[in-house]
Amino acid sequence: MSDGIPEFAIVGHPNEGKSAVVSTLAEDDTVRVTPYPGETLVCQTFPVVIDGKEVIRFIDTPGFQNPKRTLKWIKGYRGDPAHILSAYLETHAKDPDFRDDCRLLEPIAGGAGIIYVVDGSRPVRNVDLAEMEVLRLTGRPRMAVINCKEDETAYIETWKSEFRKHFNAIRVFNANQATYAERIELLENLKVIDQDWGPALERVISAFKEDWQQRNGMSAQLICDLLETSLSYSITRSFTETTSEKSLKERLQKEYASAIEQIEEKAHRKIRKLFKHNIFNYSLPIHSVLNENLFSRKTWQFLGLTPVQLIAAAGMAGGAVGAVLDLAAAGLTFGIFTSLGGLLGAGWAALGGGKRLARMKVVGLNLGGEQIQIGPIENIQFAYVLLDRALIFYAHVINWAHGRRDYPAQEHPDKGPAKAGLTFEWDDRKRKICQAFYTATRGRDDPRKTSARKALMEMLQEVLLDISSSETRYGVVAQK
Ligand SMILES: Nc1nc2c(ncn2[C@@H]2O[C@H](COP(=O)(O)OP(=O)(O)O)[C@@H](O)[C@H]2O)c(=O)[nH]1
Ligand SMILES: [Mg+2]
Repeated sequence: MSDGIPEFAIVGHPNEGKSAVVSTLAEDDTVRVTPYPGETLVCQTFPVVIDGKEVIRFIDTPGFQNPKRTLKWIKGYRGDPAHILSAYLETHAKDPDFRDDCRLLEPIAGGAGIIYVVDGSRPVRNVDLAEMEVLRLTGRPRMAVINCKEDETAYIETWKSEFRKHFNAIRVFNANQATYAERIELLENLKVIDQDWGPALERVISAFKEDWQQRNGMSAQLICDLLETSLSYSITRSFTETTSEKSLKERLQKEYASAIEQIEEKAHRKIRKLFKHNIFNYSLPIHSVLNENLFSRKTWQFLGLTPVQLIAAAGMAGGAVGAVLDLAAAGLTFGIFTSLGGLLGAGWAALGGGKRLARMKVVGLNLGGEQIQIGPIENIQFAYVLLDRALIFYAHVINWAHGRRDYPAQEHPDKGPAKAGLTFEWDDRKRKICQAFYTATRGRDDPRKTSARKALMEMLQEVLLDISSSETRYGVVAQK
């Protein structure tokens, strides 16, 4: 910690997940994580930068090469204990047998704290004991991290009892599954490894939390924008007497659906970027409802048409009861773009004079023929589906560890039961805020729009913070 910035070297045996731990802790997906041991030859520093300032650094190291002989040398050392590491480095600088051990111990000699990573799903071996003893003899503040690469838990207790002899703190931390809350917990734990480090690490934790709040604030803005744009979206097209009504209807419906899908996708992409997922384009969990299109039948059955929600929406939306029920009926009979068909199909009928879900109307005459407008969608359920999908996406992105390089074929059973959307559980207060926003967005009263948006923003920030500290998985479609 030479310049007041806490610095930790991530050390251990090759291929135990050191780089994955660095990647997850530093939220950096450029860290090289590979299935082949021995690929990291030099140390690489990954700083965490918040508001343009470095707050903590994690140093990825190659892993021990010759721990038993290193231990033997260190045990035989009779000089000043304060110089033990510099003496070791001097003696072995040119010896290829100790190349990685030197690289690994250099940052520690320079003042870095130690995070020792082991794969806790395998048994403890003698060589591990040698590594732990070397680290203990450095006298530096040190934490052991158990990163289980497999689900095997039989060896964890043995690991812990060995760790108690050698380390100031122990933490189970899975580099592939760690959530935001677990990253903060790990930092809280680091605080106790040495009194002198406490205040600096306290500042790091505050900076992490403030930064998180800021990202939540920006996410809430993006979600409000998404709702505002989608709820007021309409397209206008000219048509002449020669255009067949059926083909025009189908074309416009498709165009409308894909435009809104793109608006949604863009908003999701921006949220993803806020959480620093830049490189790897992982697929969503295989059972996530987000794998479905916004207007697919499954999406609306899953997020839009639960009986509870129908009743709740009916209660809140007053006159919209009929609309919601129409959607239910239409949603089950239409084929492609089921739900859009449900939302707009009836509106198309408005051309013939009916007036129900959405406006699809003749808005003017020009030389070539008439103009027709499709949208906006007139159903508050649409707002809830957009909200649910954005929140499910957010929950997925924030809990998607940066160290992860693939998805396991199976969902992990230890994370508790999964929930569909979030909004159907919302209380009256939250629903009223949504209702007010929905109504304001469609009106022309600007001060009302501003205050409705402010209320939704604040409410969303609350919801996002709740999701950040929760273990619940959302949006997982039940397996058949
Ligand atoms: N399943 C699973 N695999 C992991 C985990 N951590 C690391 N790995 C995998 O183990 C291999 C070695 O990881 P890496 O971080 O490069 O190890 P290092 O040599 O200690 O830096 C890579 O293929 C990782 O994807 C984990 O928590 N779970
Ligand atoms: Mg590595």
